Amino acid sequence: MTTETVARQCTLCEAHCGILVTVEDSAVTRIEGNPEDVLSKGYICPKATAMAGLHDDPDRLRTPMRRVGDRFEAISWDEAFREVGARLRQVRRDHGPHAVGMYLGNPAAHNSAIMYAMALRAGLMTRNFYTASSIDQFPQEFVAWQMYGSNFLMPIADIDRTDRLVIIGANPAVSNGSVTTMPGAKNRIKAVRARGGKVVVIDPRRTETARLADEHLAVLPGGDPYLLLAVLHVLLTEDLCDRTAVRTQCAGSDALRQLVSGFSPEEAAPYAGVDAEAIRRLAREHAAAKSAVMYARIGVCQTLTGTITHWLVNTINAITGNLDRPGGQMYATPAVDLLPLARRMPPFHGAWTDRSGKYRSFRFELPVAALASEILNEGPEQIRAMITYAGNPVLSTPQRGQLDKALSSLDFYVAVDMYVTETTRHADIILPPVSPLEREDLDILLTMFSVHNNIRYNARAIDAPADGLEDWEIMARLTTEILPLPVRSLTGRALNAVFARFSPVRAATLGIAVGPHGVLRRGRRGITLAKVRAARGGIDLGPLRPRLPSLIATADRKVQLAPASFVAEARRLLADAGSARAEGFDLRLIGRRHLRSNNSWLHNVPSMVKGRDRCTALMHPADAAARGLADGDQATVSSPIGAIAVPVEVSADIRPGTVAIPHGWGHREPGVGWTVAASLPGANVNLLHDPEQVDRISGNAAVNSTWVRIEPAGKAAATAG
Ligand SMILES: Nc1nc2c(c(=O)[nH]1)N[C@H]1C(S)=C(S)[C@@H](COP(=O)(O)OP(=O)(O)OC[C@H]3O[C@@H](n4cnc5c(=O)[nH]c(N)nc54)[C@H](O)[C@@H]3O)O[C@H]1N2
Ligand SMILES: Nc1nc2c(c(=O)[nH]1)N[C@H]1C(S)=C(S)[C@@H](COP(=O)(O)OP(=O)(O)OC[C@H]3O[C@@H](n4cnc5c(=O)[nH]c(N)nc54)[C@H](O)[C@@H]3O)O[C@H]1N2
Ligand code: SF4
Ligand SMILES: [Mo]
Repeated sequence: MTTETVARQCTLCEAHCGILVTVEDSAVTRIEGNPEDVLSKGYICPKATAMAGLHDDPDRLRTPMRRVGDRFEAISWDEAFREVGARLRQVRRDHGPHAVGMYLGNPAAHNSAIMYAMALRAGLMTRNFYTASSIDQFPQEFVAWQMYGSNFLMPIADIDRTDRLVIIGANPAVSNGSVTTMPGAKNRIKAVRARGGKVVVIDPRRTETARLADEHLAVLPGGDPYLLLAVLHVLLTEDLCDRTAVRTQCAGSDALRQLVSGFSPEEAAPYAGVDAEAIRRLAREHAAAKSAVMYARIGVCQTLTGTITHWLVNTINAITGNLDRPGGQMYATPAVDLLPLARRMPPFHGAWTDRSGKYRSFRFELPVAALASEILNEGPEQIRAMITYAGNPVLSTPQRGQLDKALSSLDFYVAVDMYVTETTRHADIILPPVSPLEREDLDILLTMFSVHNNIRYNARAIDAPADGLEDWEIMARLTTEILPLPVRSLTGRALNAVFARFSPVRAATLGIAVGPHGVLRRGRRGITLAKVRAARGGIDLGPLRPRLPSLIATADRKVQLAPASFVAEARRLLADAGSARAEGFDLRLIGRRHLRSNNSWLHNVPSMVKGRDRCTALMHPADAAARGLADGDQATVSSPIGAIAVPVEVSADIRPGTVAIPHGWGHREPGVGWTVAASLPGANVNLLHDPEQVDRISGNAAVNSTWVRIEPAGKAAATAG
């Protein structure tokens, strides 16, 4: 028997914790935290072991599949690529480039194949490109672009050195951080307090993170911009700003002062759902702390005011002198430093829109909320073929329940995924990559957002089957297939040969060499691929370091505190405070994540789904009692556009008037290949969210502000009947 222990990372979520994978005779027998890992220091969450569960899952696809009627049959890679190429080229010939749409899901960002997916995107030249970013971090990228000059320049929280951590709309104790990669977030948060600092959590629910905090403010869903405008009011009227930082780093403080001068904490309190004294204290303590950082994430991204809320967060950090200083908001200095390239990126908002004109493009894509209608609505530039890669938009995005119908109406659909999911079950061809444990990688994307500078190698734990392909190889091959190449047999082969020599690890090696820690800058002390490979826990590249002003990509190299469109939107909000409630709906629906679940997947790994029902409507006891509901009762949750049935979970941890339901559930559709998941209860919460409800500036889906009504299931049925 051969036993080997391989050091790599868990790539299931952004945290990328270091793991040690023990393999005995090609079988994974153990996965544990790697104490030598320079970022995660031995931490793993319960999901890490699911890497083995996924690998062994009999439902995981291991060969390309072709639809025949309502089932799939295995085919060879050559056959699959030939057919995909011919069908996609046909659609492009007949209907033009915009007729082919593409959707990229979340795991695409946890794998360097993203570079090749972007090559495919470029080759497609379509306007119909969509990603999970438009139900995720669009607002943060938009703010980074407007304030610092590039969407890449999203600052991260220097959580390991801060004296004061204010968390808004994020639950890192469960999620382990996002756009601030912080594996073992719980320990890092506890450490803030252990070193004498203070932690505040602003969240409608008393979350797992709020339990670790000194103070929890149960804000009204969507109340954050009011709260933050009033914090700014206090900072500016009580002269609590860091004058040097404002003068040397920033532009626009006068416009900001004008905007908030009349908006006191007393005025904000009813709209924020937080009392005026708490708002004042937030401002004063942020200004007084030696270092302080406000960190906001998807709880506020996914609202109608996602962009301006993130703008206010970054502004508060900047004017209190907490941008680019240890313990504040900072930038990484990764081994492959893509951040300075930011200056060369063109502005890119509204270059095109969807056909209705409602959704404007951002980056190189359209908001995903437009996807189903761009497939279903007939006319020129209608999507007739789709490529999905590592995404499950049927469950993960609001589409009025129309995406199923849309995907099944396509002329052709190819999915790159290792499962037959709610989404990929509609595909004509599914191309499955090898399992994550079978691929090699050197992640460079997430190192731009890590709380500590590092570079780590992701070794293959298990040899891939001889005919297995990694995602990047599939993406590269699809890119050659869609191009209208002259003499395809020759040029296609030549292009494939070029791609084959340019693996993600090779590309990263080149990036490291020219990067700030590489041999070209640092000579023999510089890091190389060989050194990274040899270090079992990766290489520690030190704490975050100051990078301003050179990194700032705005014309005057100053942080823009008051972009005109943001100020205008804030004025509109102040004039029309408190959003209108839909008639007949009296509760606000927000989301919730669980430590053993990951968006819509991992529900097929038995150890991840054992125990109590996960997909429940979490309600306050008073709200439940008022509706005649008790813990465990089946309830119907309705919104203006849909209804689902889920059990109620009663808890005083949630703010009255608010209900929390996790997304990514509801696997019982016919044909779904997840046999374990398909046996579980749960419903698709995105059937309740209206795709028209988007952040007014970035177009990000606003799934945290939906008005709903909840009734006992029987009663709702009786009313409907
Ligand atoms: N209501 C509501 N909706 C939400 C959210 C919310 O909070 N509330 N959160 C949103 C957020 S933040 C996100 S990021 C999205 C996620 O939305 P999506 O990315 O669309 O969905 P996932 O559930 O992550 O599905 C990932 C798919 O990729 C496949 N996969 C996993 N690993 C790999 C791989 O290595 N290669 C390939 N080719 N495929 C792989 C899985 O089998 C699965 O089918 O959901 C969003 N939707
Ligand atoms: N275990 C686990 N970890 C994950 C994932 C997972 O599905 N499971 N998904 C991964 C992905 S793709 C992402 S993007 C990250 C997301 O990471 P986080 O941003 O930490 O995501 P959530 O845990 O959904 O936390 C959002 C919080 O916002 C709160 N909230 C909702 N509405 C409002 C509001 O109006 N105002 C305020 N202030 N708060 C509000 C919710 O109650 C919730 O606690 O997590 C990643 N990590
Ligand atoms: S937090 Fe859990 S799922 Fe995410 S990378 Fe770490 S071990 Fe994997
Ligand atoms: Mo996400």
